[in-house]
Amino acid sequence: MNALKRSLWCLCFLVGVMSTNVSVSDRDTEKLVIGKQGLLEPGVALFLPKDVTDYPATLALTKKPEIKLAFPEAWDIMPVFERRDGKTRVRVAVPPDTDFYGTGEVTGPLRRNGRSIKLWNTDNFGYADDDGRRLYQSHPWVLGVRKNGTAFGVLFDTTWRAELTTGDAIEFVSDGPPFPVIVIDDTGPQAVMKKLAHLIGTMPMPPRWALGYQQSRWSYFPDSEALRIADEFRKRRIPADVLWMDIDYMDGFRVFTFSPKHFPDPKRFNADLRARGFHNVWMIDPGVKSDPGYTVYDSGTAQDVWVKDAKGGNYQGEVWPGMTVFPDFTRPRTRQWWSGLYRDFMAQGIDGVWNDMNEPAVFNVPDHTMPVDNQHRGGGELAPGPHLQYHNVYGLLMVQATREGIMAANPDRRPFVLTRSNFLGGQRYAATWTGDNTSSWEHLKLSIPMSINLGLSGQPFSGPDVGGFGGEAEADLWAHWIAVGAFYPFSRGHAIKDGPRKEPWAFGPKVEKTARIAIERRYRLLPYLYTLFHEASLTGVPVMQPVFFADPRDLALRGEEQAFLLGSDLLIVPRWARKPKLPSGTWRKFSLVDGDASDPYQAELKLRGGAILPLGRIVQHTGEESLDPLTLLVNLDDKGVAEGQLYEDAGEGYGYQKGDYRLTTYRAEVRDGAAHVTIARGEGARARPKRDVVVQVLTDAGMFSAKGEETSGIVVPLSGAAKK
Ligand code: NBV
Repeated sequence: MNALKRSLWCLCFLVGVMSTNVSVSDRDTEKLVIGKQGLLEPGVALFLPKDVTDYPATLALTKKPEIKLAFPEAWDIMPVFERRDGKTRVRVAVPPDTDFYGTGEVTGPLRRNGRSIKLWNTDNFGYADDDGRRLYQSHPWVLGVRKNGTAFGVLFDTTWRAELTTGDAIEFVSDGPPFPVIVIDDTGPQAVMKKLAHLIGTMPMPPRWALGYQQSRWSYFPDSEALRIADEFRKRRIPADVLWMDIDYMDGFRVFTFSPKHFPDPKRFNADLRARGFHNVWMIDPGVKSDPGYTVYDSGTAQDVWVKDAKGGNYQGEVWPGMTVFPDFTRPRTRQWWSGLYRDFMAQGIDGVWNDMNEPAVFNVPDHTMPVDNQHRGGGELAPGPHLQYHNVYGLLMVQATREGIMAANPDRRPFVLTRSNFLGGQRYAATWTGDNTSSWEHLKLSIPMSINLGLSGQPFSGPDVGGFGGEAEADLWAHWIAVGAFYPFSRGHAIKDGPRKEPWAFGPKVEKTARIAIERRYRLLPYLYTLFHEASLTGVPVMQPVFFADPRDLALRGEEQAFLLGSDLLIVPRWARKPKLPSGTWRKFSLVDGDASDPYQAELKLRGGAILPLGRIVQHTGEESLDPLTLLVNLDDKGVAEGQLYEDAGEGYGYQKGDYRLTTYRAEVRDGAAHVTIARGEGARARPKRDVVVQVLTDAGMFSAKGEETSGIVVPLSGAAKK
């Protein structure tokens, strides 16, 4: 649809919203036949309802897709479009016994069958509004897994407010005009996720430090208090990589400023953190204080960047600094202006940016956000439209501009952005966390299906506030949470202002020891995790996966949401899991760190038969060398063979895109009563250092190990005394 038609749509829509008389035609149902259908690639079908002759502007997809192949005769997942009551409805009939997943960040079980959710990004403290059926992000996407293990996915490419129901059929009801639907059909869920990535892109490789453990609180201030926290980690030998600066660092909550009292010299402070081996991340909200004389407000006003109200004035809403104006990120000029603000900010030695409140959240108004008839002016591909159309992508467009700003400021470094609000495809710009959860068993358990389903919606880099944001965490709960929390793709402890402390040492020495062991386990696993991130950045296959990924045909696994997989080789079974359904095969339990086997809280870790897991040494942060020696943990399959990969690069910068990386495939084979471990394949131009490798082979009799130089191959005799 061209820009003119779209504007007309918006106009008709607004007239509909504002008038109380619903027209007769609106009450009737109008069937919308499919005007165009065809394949974008084998297994990916596009459906355009009549009147949508061209693919409209898209924010979920990396580019407008083009039909390349004729529509096949045998295609069973078909959308049916209609207009009723001013809404566009799509019904997609599915085969019986289909299990649903994806649908983004909402509460509820992993298996999304029989759910109804709202796509309306909401600042939802404690997931209380609507029982968490709408949270901070929207993903108009459903993954379906058939009984036989084959899978399909349905993408509804619209940003307007909508509701999604998964019953006998998938039903999607949008408050906006007709939109394209894309259906993917393939041999299994992993293959569908890869095809989704062809459409919506992948997460770019983050800096390696972002995979370390991170510590936050609302807020660490003044600067001396933040440094004290960093020192505590080092003194107590609890590994950590990042310290977070929440909203109180600012001068009167004015974004891009620093409190002269609490952070008088941010550059110096960041250098002090760096000297302790810590990276830093600082919060930036979208609301700009309405405050003539404040440079950000003045420059934004001069460039006319603010969202307009229905009458055309600058919309003002109350947030932390009092009355604020909101950048209209649909405008290319606004995004450019916003990006530019990061130049001086990043020059303070800032490593990462945390965009919060970008649903956008507004205080003391219905629905905690701006009115739906506020006006966005668009530009470039985007047509002007009401807030109802652009609300769900406010966060996505904001983090797009944030990321670009950071990259322009630090062209040689990989950006790190964390966002609360986002939309399908937003993994291209930012990692995410699941907002304001509470310190409760319910939210600990919920965090696992939430992060898994985010991964199954294209966002591999997520995690909850470890330990819970709101409320008081009992020591026992917090210990269970960190024991699992060390394995989320994004692992950060955080806590609400004025609440009890939730740092790892806040619960006494026993729990502190549990936290140390859990986090040390994460650091030993970092070479594997980094390899998984690399894979996710190339293919879109999530880092944190549901257990059924191990065998999509095993129906018993489809609902498992306590245990989860990291990649295809590592199974994490929380200590609190009751009767988890685990995949068949020779998954072997192993210990990673002294004391983990006897600790009452640690999750059970299991390695797939046929896998080799690359492990590092325990380090206090990712800046320390951990791969000499490299450990390869081997679990042979029943043929006596195993394989595993290790991806390495500089951990920072873009050299890896020009070949400065090393992807090594190790292979183990049993011959003459010994496991022979060699490099089966190597890829990339990064030179291989001379280093030792410790190979540990897990067997029924216990663990056998041997050490040798990496390139010479290592032979591990599988006889004699095994370590139990
Ligand atoms: O900036 C303060 C908090 C932050 O700590 C939290 O992580 C965000 O989700 N922020 C919300 C605003 C206030 C929440 C009550």
